Amino acid sequence: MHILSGTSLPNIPWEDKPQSCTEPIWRFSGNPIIGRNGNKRSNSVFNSAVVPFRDGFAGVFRCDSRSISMDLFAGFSKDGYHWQIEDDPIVFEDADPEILKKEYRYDARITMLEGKYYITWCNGYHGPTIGAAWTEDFKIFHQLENAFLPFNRNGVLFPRKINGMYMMLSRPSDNGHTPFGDIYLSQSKDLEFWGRHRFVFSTIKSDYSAWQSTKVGPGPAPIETDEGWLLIYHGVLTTCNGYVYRVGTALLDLDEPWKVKYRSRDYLMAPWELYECVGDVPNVVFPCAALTDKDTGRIAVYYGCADTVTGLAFTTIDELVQFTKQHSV
Ligand code: BMA
Repeated sequence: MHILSGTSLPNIPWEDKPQSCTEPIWRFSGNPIIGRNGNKRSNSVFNSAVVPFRDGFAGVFRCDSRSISMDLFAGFSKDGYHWQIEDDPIVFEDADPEILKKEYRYDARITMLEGKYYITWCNGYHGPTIGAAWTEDFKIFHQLENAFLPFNRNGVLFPRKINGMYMMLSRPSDNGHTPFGDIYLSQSKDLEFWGRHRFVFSTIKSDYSAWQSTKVGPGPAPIETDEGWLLIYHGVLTTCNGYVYRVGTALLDLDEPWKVKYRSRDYLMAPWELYECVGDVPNVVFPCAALTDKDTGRIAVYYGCADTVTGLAFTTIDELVQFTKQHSV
């Protein structure tokens, strides 16, 4: 099995799979890697994205404040485990002043595309929509137009053009705690005007795969493999105690990524650990980033835990492709 996109990352955070573990993904033994107090005023640090940067790593972090506002903060790390997150939120520049107005920002993803780091996030503009920006240094962030009309969440860019088009996954939503949601793909020639919208996949409304019966949404930027684009996504079940967020995987066609080749019937990961079950929003695992090492096939997944802290889990491309195909719906 091969990872086709990305680079060699010999310093990828990594722990071998414990001998007793029979799961395709295993948590870092030191989880959570970032606690509530990730920066000066933070109430919680979760649903954040990281990438390799210079000789270490950089990230865009969701730090909800102690007045309970949502914003994005740059952070840096030498090893991918220990993070210095800035105390002041990212100041986005360059866009039309109408677009630069800040309501709220959360749940960033980062995609390395044509030598720049593109950030997409849930951007408040009369309701949630998809904000976009790029940076080269994680100091200056150039904002682009919002990609879509409200209401939308979970905008995730592919790491390269496909058949001449930039592609982005998203999940149209409502202005609240959306009790529905399917994944769509949109295309653009310039990262400003998005169209040619295609349906990717829906919820599964039966106990055949009930963990993903309320809504589904894309997680980290898709990983290109020789079996297709590997998508790690979240799926939600409505219980008598509220929403439960779990994680699944899919393999999308390399040339027409709205076509689903395989999709997991069983969940890959669920809130099992105390820090995933207990927090400001209990029972949430929410992946937003995956580091990959092209040479070894290792993957390090960063995910939000109970909307409170940030966790790290390890897997490999072989594990995930095998899991997706074996348990496909
Ligand atoms: C979603 C988003 C996520 C959050 C999840 C669970 O609607 O707000 O940021 O993790 O709900 O609360």
